[in-house]
Amino acid sequence: MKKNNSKSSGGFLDRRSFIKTGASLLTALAAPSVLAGGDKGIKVPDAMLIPGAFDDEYGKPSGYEKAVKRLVMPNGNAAFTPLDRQRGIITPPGLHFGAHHSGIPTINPEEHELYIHGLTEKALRFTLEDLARYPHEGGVMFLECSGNTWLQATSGEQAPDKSCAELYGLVSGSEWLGVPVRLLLEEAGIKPGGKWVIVEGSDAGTHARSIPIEKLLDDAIIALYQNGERLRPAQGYPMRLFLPGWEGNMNVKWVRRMEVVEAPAFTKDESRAYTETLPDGSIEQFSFYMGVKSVITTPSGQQKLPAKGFYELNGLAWSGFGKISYVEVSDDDGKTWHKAQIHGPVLTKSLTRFTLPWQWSGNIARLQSRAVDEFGNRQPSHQEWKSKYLDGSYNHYNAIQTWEVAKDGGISNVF
Ligand SMILES: Nc1nc2c(c(=O)[nH]1)N[C@H]1C(S)=C(S)[C@@H](COP(=O)(O)O)O[C@H]1N2
Ligand SMILES: [Mo]
Repeated sequence: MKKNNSKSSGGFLDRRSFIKTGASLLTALAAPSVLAGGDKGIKVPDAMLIPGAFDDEYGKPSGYEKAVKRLVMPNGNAAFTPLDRQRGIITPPGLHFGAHHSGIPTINPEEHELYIHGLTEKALRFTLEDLARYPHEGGVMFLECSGNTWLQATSGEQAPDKSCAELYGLVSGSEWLGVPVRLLLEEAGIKPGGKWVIVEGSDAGTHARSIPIEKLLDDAIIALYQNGERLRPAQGYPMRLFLPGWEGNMNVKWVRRMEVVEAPAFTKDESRAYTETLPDGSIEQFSFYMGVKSVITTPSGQQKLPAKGFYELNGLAWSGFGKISYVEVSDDDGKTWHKAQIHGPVLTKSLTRFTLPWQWSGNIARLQSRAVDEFGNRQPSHQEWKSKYLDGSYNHYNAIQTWEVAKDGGISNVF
């Protein structure tokens, strides 16, 4: 094997040298084995001897991929995306995270109606068929529960021994498309004084939030499509409010009513839930934006590196404010940082994929990533984040994650 002179400090390989030496690194350290009988060792698989199966009307993943699944909480209220098995920035609909306060309602789209009323010139009613005729907007964007990573936020000195999926899996990425709310509000005509809109879902718990009218006139959509197909029931079929970059719970699913009002309604979902407690005990309300955040998804918690040598670190970064500018990675507990490679497209308010070639020496390594968005927003350290809120506060955790690689290759979550 060619001697690798280009090894940068901390075990990172610069990208150009990786391309040059990559092939030899892989052969020396990764999977391929040399065929015993040379060309004669090439096998003919059974699958080539008889015709294969018929196709399905709706396709399914390979039966050999059963381990790729969501982690569903025992009460059914939440399901976590297996981020540590995902590549790219799109989550398959069946693996999208779920958060449901009162279960998933079964809605017949022919009976479902969306009302716009309150401080409007006209009260309007829309069916799915009506909405389907409007122009659609949207794009590839993330959706994140504000409670994502709450286990990190609420832990004491000891970091919880959990996987990346269990800690970070309440975020997913999809192409969301639907009707701009702006068009519907303009059609209804907003009366003077109409500043907020109470948006209500048609599930049993009457999930409702007050949304400032500026956001609804900006990039909000009534989403009808997710990754090219109609929404899944768990994601709000037949229609949901989608607010790019804003906290998950405001993206009201199974939306049925939008009432234009003068002031926020202080619904239970914005007074009791989804507020943060500050160190002096006062309550911070209306934290709409999801802050800049990132995590190394492989290798990550509860995985094991089989041997020392070459690995590609792989991770996700996102910001509710806009685009990711750059991501830096460290393997020495934050002493030195190295720019990761960003894999396009870099989209606004979207998951963004980053990678960095890395050589594991076999010693203890502490892997971290920190993202910066186009407005210069940065991630705090765990301690910095904790000091901003009173103990027990758990929403909007976005601190730098640390995975520790032990000498036996085992990876765990540490603070
Ligand atoms: N009607 C309704 N909308 C809802 C909820 C709900 O329980 N009912 N859960 C909210 C929460 S807490 C989150 S994080 C997101 C989750 O969306 P998803 O299940 O499509 O991932 O939906 C939000 N919208
Ligand atoms: Mo949520």
